[in-house]
Amino acid sequence: MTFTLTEDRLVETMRTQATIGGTENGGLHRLALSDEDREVRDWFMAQMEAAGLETRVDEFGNMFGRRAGADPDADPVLVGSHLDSQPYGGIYDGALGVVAALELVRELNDRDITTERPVEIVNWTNEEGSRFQPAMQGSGVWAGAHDIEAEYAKTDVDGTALGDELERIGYRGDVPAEPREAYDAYLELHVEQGPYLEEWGSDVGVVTGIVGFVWGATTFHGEADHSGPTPMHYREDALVAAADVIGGVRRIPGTLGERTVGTVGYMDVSPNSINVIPDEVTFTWGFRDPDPSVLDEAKARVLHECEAAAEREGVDWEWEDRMRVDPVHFADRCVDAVEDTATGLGYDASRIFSGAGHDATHANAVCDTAMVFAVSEDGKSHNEDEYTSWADCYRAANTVAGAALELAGRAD
Ligand code: HGY
Ligand code: MN
Ligand code: MN
Repeated sequence: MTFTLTEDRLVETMRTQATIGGTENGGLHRLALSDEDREVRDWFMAQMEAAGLETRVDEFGNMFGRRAGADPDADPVLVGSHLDSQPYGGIYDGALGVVAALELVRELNDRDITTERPVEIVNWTNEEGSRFQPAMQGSGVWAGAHDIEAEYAKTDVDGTALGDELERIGYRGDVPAEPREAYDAYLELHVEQGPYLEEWGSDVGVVTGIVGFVWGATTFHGEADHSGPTPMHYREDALVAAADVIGGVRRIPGTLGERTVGTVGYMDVSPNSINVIPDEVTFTWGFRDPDPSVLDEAKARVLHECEAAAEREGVDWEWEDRMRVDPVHFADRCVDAVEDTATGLGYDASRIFSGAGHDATHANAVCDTAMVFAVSEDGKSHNEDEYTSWADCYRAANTVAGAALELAGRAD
């Protein structure tokens, strides 16, 4: 008998979580460690407790719920994603993976299924990396990629420290932020956030790996001056220098790999006044590619662009690293479990490499890992118009749930 979830409860749970930090345009404003994040965490904790899970929160706010298996010493299967969102994100990004994990344990309870291995579900802290960098921060601390004290000290644009926010919302837990045991596997369901599954006419994506990232920030220091009487050759305009580099970030990917992407997403201009020559501009740059050497080359090229722009404009500049993760390739054992489950359920499944980052990148350093993608309509994401049909959510959720059950094994 195939194992599938209860569709209307999945939809209802998705609708409920979407009301927490919901925006008037039908998206989500649920920044990491904000009041909205605390509210959705409280909701998730209540759901895990109602499902009879043994819950815990680690020192970085990662939330876990454990459902016992027949063999308490067997390495658990971990399933989850994240509940934080972009400033104006969609209701599926991250949340679908956490809700599918919750529905998995609820369905196991309803059917009174005993798994061989324990099954754990997780909500990772600050996957988005919007308010605090880097992205995938909670899973990164847990996997040992970051020093927790250094991450506690990270600040948002208002200078608020992450550790203080974790404390303020009551989610600086008491267990070490590290794997407390070996894990058999980690599975994550996520919306694709790209156009390919829809283009290919696929029902679900069988994710084989994730691109690498390199993120940084550059600040140009010019000279504030009156925009009227200051002749052009007198100016030290920080924004003109930044504009040159931003054009460079757009051009660099075309000279590198066919999947290389480059983005400037954040910029702060001071004093940001119509009649003052900008004296300080900070902006972020980010490149992604499946090949780590391409990431190195892209970073070298953007720093060269900064140097040249500073020279041309006669301004000073500095930069800082914000994030570097290498590409990852998932274990065949887990990828096959996902693919076998999807095809066993009669779904059209396509293998795909992720262009978005996910907590699975870090989980992959701890145990065998794989992901399931749900179709993103028009490939849209990090946008309130992000949309995945409930039918596509359901197919993808069944796939991750069935694969988790396959890996956890049945004891009854
Ligand atoms: O940036 C990413 O790919 C993810 O949304 N954090
Ligand atoms: Mn996400
Ligand atoms: Mn995201």
